[in-house]
Amino acid sequence: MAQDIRRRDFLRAASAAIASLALGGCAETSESPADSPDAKRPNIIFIMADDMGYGDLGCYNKESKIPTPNMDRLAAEGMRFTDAHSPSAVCTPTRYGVLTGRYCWRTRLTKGVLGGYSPALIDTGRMTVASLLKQHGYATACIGKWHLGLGSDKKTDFDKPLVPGPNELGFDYFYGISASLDMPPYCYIENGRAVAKPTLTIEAGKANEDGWWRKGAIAPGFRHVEVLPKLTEKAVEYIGDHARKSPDMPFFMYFALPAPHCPIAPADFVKGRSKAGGYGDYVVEVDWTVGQVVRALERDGLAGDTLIIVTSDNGSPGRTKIKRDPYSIIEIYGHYPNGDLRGIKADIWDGGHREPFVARWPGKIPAGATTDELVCLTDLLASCAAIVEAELPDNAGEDSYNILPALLGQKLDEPIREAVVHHSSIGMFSIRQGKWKLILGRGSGGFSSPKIYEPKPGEPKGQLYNLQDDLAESRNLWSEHPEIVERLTSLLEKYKQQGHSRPL
Ligand SMILES: [Ca+2]
Repeated sequence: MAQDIRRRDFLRAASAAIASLALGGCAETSESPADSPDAKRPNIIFIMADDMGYGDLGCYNKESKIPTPNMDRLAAEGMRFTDAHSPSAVCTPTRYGVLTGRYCWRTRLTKGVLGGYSPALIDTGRMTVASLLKQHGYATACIGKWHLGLGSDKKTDFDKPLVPGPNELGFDYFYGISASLDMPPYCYIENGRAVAKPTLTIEAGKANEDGWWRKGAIAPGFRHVEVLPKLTEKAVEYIGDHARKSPDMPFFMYFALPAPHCPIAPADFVKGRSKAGGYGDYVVEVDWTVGQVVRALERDGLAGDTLIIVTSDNGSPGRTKIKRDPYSIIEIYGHYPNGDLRGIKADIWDGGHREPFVARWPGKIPAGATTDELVCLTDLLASCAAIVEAELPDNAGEDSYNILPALLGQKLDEPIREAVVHHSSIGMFSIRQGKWKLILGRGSGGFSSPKIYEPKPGEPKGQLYNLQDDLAESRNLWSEHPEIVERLTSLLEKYKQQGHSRPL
């Protein structure tokens, strides 16, 4: 029997490999799209803002100084998660986790982020959400900020083909930028080539004028302020082209916005629309982008067949356009970008990694629903696998859980996840299980001061919070609950040692 199954899997894999070779991809799962010709599979759009906070959206924060009608509408027509987390409090590791379903601290990047000239971080043999869905008959597109490295040289040469990149990781189409919008080189990339080579140099941007960026190489005609509208146009165009050319084929779009990360560079048409300065206006532009995508779906009759998720890669740093200091947005505008959470981007506290997460899928996800299910952005892979009824192999999505039951509003007897591991910019770990959150270190682990410090003799070595009673992480219960400290420390250690956290 077992042999029969293995033989059948082999035959399926072989036929999938042939189909995939014809499409120019690589075979990674054991089922070909032809296996389920009847299943109507949704388009999947994953929109991830850059540094947008939990408290920026009106549907998460009644006191927000920023109007976000388009994201609020998705929440009203779909589901809002209140306890969703990025796997890291900074950009690159979260992106790694989203696309591979694996915590990035298991790779060579155990702290910080990549630069604009870094080599590719994701191994081309590793399954990604894109390669999985492509294998199952999806068209796949990556639009926006990549920030996962390009090529294999120590320093990427933008005169050469930028390979490996998104196209070698399952994306049929890529249009975007190398890394954060404040990191050179400043140029657009389309399918492994710079659209225009970054042959010029630009001085560092000024925070109170066009927004701050690093000095470096730039392509002729590249303007930071035009990037979000340009990427939005590409996303809208992709949806239209796809609807026209391949109406019977579902698509997956990973749309990674460069905003509201610095340079805080809102377009003229959103200026003054928020009560939170340039930062708030840039979030308004993010909301406009979401609205453009939703309208494109409606225009092309695809809205009913599309699962759309909007989230962010880490918390807001709380900087304003006129002052780069963290928390200055609160000081100047009284706007709390991370709501009532403690900390900001990069920190191990929830302000660093608890994210807005709204999902709409008409007729599937109940409208106007809210869930407090504990989920992680690494869960996209296993959830997409569930949508296409594929089993993940053991060497993929090691930290990915299927959250589809929560999305579909099913009553659950137990939490989907045993726990979630959090990670800060300097590599401080935390583990969350139920109401308990254990942090292995003192300090923020990120941008807030103090980052890290050695406790005095007799003081707790780490932090333990009961988030149910103390969302603001203000009362350290480490010394009062040694048994919980021990249990969660062991669980984290187990996850590290065994190389996965989801059950295999
Ligand atoms: Ca970010």
